[in-house]
Amino acid sequence: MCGIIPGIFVAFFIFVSMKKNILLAVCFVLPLSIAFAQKPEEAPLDRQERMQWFQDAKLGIFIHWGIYSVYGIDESWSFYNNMISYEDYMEQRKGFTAKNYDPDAWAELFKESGAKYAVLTTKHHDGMALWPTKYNDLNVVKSTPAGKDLVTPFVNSIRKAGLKAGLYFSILDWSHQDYPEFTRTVKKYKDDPKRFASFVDFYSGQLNELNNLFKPDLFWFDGDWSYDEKAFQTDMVKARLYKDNPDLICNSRLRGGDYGTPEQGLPLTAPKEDYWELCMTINNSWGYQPNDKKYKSAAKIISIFADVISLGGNLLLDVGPMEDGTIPEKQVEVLKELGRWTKKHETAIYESLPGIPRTHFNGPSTLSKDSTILYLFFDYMPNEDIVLKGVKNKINRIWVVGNGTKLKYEVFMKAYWSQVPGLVYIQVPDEVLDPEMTVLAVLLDGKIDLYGEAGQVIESN
Ligand code: H79
Repeated sequence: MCGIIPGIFVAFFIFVSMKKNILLAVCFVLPLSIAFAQKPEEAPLDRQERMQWFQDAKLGIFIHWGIYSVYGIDESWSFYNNMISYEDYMEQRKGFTAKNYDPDAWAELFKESGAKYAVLTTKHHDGMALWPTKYNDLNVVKSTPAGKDLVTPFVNSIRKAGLKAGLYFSILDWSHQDYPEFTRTVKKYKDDPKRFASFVDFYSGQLNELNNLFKPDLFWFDGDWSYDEKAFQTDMVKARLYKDNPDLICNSRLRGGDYGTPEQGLPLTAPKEDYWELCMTINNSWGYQPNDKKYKSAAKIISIFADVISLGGNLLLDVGPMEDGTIPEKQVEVLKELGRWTKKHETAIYESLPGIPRTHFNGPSTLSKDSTILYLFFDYMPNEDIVLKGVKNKINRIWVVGNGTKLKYEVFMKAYWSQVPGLVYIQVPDEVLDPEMTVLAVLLDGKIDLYGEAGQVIESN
């Protein structure tokens, strides 16, 4: 009896506090989750759908083309860093002809390289627009002998070749009277929000112009480091872009955006963003610089590309055409070599998922979209059999991608009483090696299942 009364009290207390929790859930958590679910512009499915082609594409070509190709000097930075006067830099206008511009040939070359999208500099920090903007005369139509719109034919040819069209646009403009900075040492004005607001009208006007003229698949913004998002009114500008072009993808450099943009530096672990793209020069320069002979070989680019897709990223490889529109021979050569490799290994590249940790395979890897085929990449001549560790699945078959040769493999160190998977040694004869990077396909009996993923660690028995 003594036990029953306190028992009733406890039961009542539990009941009340449960009700309190339910009440809490109804009053607070439920409306919150409804609010999140109803926020249309942030709906995760929408973003995922919008990003799908980008995630599957893996390779894009970046094109830095502007008046800086006339002298072959740094794009915009050469005058900003006082290596040449602004007047002398702008003299290059007179030599920019675009007379051999053949965007169909560009598009075919990019396609041959294996790229699925291309991004053209419509305006770099120097303010020279490659399309006939109605906002000022600083464009190639009005200010250079080229005398024609270069963006329309680009977008048309790129799309005709079946690639997605991206437009690079620097949101700053060192030539504009209302942008505060002129060079590293000379500023036009300080602390004048009204004047900056008039610059915002200008840059957002140009962006809306580009967006409505071309409905780009992607905007690649640059130059957002010097002023904050409030000054640039990035939220307002971006909302308008998405409204007019709902399928648009924006990089991260108008603050926020859809994907991260590491520049030149190769990430060694996956960046924190859901989607990302490494942009990288083919030699050491973004634009055409004949003096820069430090080209990366096709083999180096392929190896970097494999590292990037192994971590789930894209590579945006840059070329710098000459003032007449010719892509330098050496760059064409590298793109074609890259194309030989991407075509041969397309099943391991496009639409793939990030691969497995290097503790399991000592090199880059990817997975088929359904995670039942593991692709292993290596760019050396193996001294021993290639080894794969800690895979719990049964292996159905292993072959050489782009060649089809079935390979022999043997499992070692598999103890019948242990959960630890054996080591899979794959025999790779010299004849099947690719001159740049060999890829093996490992067909599993189902979705890949790695030992150690659920907190298990292979230590000792
Ligand atoms: O178009 C190519 C480059 O010209 C452009 N992005 C690629 C695609 C680029 N603009 N800026 N940067 C690359 C990096 C600039 C870094 C710095 Fe700075 C500018 C270092 C010093 C001045 C930003 C501001 C970081 C520190 C201060």
